[in-house]
Amino acid sequence: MLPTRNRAPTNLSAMTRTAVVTGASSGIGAATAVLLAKQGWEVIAAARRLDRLEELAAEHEGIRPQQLDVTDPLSTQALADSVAACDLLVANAGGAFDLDPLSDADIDAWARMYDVNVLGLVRSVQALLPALRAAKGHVVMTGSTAGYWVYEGGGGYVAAKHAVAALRQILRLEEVEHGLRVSEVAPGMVKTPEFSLTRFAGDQARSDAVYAGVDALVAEDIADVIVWVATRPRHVNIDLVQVTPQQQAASHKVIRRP
Ligand code: 8X3
Repeated sequence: MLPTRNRAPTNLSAMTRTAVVTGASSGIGAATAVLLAKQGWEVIAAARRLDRLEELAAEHEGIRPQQLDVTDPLSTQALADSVAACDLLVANAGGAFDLDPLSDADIDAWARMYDVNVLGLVRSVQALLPALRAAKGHVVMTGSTAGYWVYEGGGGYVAAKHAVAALRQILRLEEVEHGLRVSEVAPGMVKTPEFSLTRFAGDQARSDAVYAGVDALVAEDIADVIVWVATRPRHVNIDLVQVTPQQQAASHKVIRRP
């Protein structure tokens, strides 16, 4: 007979649970919100673009839209006030805003990257922590291989994602006694409609070149991993999952089809 703890119900088989997904208006966040809702979670899909969230909610049962700007403490607090319970926070809001060498770095772009990727995550966690502690819940952060690998021009984003990797480990240490689980899913090249386009300020050709000749990951691949991480039995904490396309062995080592 299995030890008792291995027979504990997983989140999948439990009663309806509530998840908050930040950055849910597109890409990994939207795909995660949809997959969680399909698996029976009540999902609060949060992002700046309310119209996108409303479309998502109209298309998928179980999703409630909530406008959120993670760079605004009043907004993260309003999110917390709107949530009766929170079993899972998928802290996903983030992005890259340049690919410039440190010598030419636009300090404002770096400050915005730090604000959304790092401080935005902290604001979201702080606001939802009382509910997460009450539920003995789970924080799953969307990190990046940029939190572990460095590359030229990546400076602002790489530094911010290294900070996310540190925060994941720090939160794990600080919240273990409160019964929280803390995890990070760190993807490599994920082809989403917006990630590279945002980084290159709308330059579609430059954005497309990033993924040329590569079967890049798609948002649903990462959503699948996030939901897997979030649905392990309660006694299992997945600390870190790094996910890359088969053709990407490092930031600099991408085997492209001609
Ligand atoms: C995205 C991965 O390689 O653009 O998180 O930094 S990379």
